[in-house]
Amino acid sequence: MTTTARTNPPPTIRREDYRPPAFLVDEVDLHLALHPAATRVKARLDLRRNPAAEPATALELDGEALKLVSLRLDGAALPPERVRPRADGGLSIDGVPDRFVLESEVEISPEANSELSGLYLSGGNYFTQCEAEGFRRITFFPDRPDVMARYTTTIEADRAACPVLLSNGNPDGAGDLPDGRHWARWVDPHPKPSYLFAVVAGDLVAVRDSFTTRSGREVALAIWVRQGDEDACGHAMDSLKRSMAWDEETYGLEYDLDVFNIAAVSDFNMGAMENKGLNVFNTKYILARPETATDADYEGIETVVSHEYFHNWTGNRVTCRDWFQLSLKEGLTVFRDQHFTADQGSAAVKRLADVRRLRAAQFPEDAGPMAHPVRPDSYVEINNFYTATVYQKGAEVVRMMRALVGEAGFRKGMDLYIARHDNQAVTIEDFAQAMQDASGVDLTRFRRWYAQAGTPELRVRDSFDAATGRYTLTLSQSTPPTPGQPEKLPVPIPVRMGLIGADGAERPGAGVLLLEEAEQDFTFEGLEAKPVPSLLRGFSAPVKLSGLSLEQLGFLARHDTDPFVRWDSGQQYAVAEMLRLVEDFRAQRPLDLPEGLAASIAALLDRAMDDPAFTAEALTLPSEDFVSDQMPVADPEAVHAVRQFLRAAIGTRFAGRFAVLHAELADHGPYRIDGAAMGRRALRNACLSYLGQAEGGEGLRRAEAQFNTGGNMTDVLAALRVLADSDSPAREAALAGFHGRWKQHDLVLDKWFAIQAMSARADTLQQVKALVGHLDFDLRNPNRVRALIGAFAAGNPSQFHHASGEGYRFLADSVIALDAVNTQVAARMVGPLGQWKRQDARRGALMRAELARILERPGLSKGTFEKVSKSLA
Ligand code: 0A1
Ligand code: ZN
Repeated sequence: MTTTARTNPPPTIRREDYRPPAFLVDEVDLHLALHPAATRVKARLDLRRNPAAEPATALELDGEALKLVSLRLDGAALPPERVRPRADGGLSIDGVPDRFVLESEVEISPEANSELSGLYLSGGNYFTQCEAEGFRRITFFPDRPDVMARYTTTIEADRAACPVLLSNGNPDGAGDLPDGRHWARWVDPHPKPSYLFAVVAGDLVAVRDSFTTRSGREVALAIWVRQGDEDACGHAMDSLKRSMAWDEETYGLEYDLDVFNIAAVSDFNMGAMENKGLNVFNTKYILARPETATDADYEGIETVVSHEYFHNWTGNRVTCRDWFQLSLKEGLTVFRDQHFTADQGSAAVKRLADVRRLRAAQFPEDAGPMAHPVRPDSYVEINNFYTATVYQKGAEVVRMMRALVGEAGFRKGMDLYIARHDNQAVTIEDFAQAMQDASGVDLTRFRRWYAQAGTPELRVRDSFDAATGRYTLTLSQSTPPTPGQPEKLPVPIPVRMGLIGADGAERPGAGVLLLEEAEQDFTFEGLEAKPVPSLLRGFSAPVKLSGLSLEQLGFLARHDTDPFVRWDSGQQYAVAEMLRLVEDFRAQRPLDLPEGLAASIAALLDRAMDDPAFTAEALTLPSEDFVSDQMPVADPEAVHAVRQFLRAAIGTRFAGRFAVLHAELADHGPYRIDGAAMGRRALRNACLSYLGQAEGGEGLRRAEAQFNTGGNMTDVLAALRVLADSDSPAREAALAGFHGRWKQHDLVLDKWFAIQAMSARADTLQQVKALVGHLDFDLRNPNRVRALIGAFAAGNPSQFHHASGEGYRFLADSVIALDAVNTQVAARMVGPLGQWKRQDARRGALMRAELARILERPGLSKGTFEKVSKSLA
């Protein structure tokens, strides 16, 4: 008999079912006696009935993978008949008074915790991860963000194994114990939800610094890492101090504890976590040295360090009422970290990169089976909703709100939001209301952005009346249906725009148009000739724009004053040409380099040094996925062939100019990570990438030389990427050399895996399968899994979608294996298989068959079940 899939689907949690908690917790006194296999956790909770809730008979406590040792209410052991174990691992306790003290003791096993949620071990050290629902894996508790309590935490451990004992808040004593053990106590004066609780214990060393707040308080800063990594924390520390200063200057928000600790861990499900006073970071977002980290890594560190720091106010002091409000903290905090980075220097290039990311990750999500509003209506597993929609689209919604209420109104709105809701757990509605009350701008209709899924399509038509000099722009919008939302309403779309004359100069009329209805006309008087409209400047709304001609796009790419529109028009122009070539490829017609595209490359190269970072972005062809997304049915093979053809043709046509730039832009002097130096390296390596595809082999020779002599990881990796795509004998030597040199450095080894997983070579899947068996591969390390399996499935469309279906089978096998180790990481890997509707019927059927095979697995986690079953629907 074959075992069958889940018979009872896991329950769906609905936003409309929200009820305030029946009991509140004022104080939590925790005691953790750490031991790898059997940690004892004692919790003393001061509970009282919530006057704002409906009366309840039982106290509900969440719990998961906990072994109950003892339970006492007001000092007396609870009789077993009053304690009912719940099917999900929690407890219901009957007949409790209005106010009482509950003391529990449980045993947990950090070393058995491969889920990396709750308390776990990594490299012999202890870390916790409690968002979203990990605290219930540490102790019995009403584990929901609207229960905010003050925590005192005492940690006890072996002194030799764990010299460092950290938790939230400020330190409050430490001492020795018998048998080589010791203890430390931490008190967090700020009430917080359980998801912000953290403990870190182990053999770590601190890199220290300090920050004086503008009111003159000194904050002790420390980044805790493994011995040997102290020299790799400078950029993280610098980013932290700049973030602290920026939040004071921009929002008047000061840090509110005496210490700010960051601990770095190499086994982590996400990027980092904003636990109060004790952020825990994936090492990827802390450690950087020029020889081990790329410019992109340095940028990632600044982004994530600032993001977690900014959560101290947007997330921690003001938190979420329930998990449907996740974007309240995430959308707002992503907006804040984007704004911070833009303020550090290259605002325009930062915006392009953010939009590229939004289109690569969020637009497909919004058009796929997991599409959900920024504020979802339901979920099965909340961990599946840490999505590009909640984070990136959520940030776009906040950005639009700022466009509507103005910069000053936004600042007033933030002040009011924080004054009104400090130490509260609130909703997205509360945020919008504060913005509306402070600015006086009615945001009623704007709230649709939070409720409606799907990417609006914005279409433009224009006409010019030469007799009156009147120019009319007709803008219209519609949003395609998404699962559970067949009908859509118009949303207010702020369209920042300008008008460009035939001479390339700006005409009067620039401003922000607000499209609120399905269709509206906007007129401009006094023009002597028909202008070209420059729309969505700075990407003023997360929509798909269409309706401009190829000619207009080419014109804007050259002449617009807005760098975003210049870049985007160039990309749209390239997409149009690539789609034409896809048709040629399918009809087996010979492919030619379109002269219009060649002319725009030539124009870019003429002004290459005006802004090298921008040039590098503009020279990069739209990704294969982005092009496929513009087709009614994707054709990964044809799109890949066309993009490769164009890279080779452009590389060959402009080989001389690429070679000159590549040589001129070589780094001289010490390695610097400012915007200018990064921009030069980006352009240099964009040139190398084209040369690598050009006829004649010159690019490969340059790549080999750069690989062997490059003084920083950005240049070395760019060269290795070129070699890894090639059949050159230098390929094997470079990959082996790289592995030999860096095998002790996890983060660098991740790059070695990812480069091979993303190679354009036809044998990539075979290589990836072999790498799964490599001694350095480890299914329990999320970074490694993302580097190999994630990079292959999400970063190599032509090989993943190989006509044989072997790529799909490999991903399904990987998801099944992962689900037994780490369900959060497993569920997150399912995504690419869910895009089957975009593929042709044959590929679609193969993908569905693999999804169905996963679903049949007995004991599938609820998170993976949710992703797979929704993908099949
Ligand atoms: N709040 C974090 C993201 C995060 C979410 C869940 C985690 O574990 C399952 C870890 C981190 C952030 O926005 O950075
Ligand atoms: Zn966040």
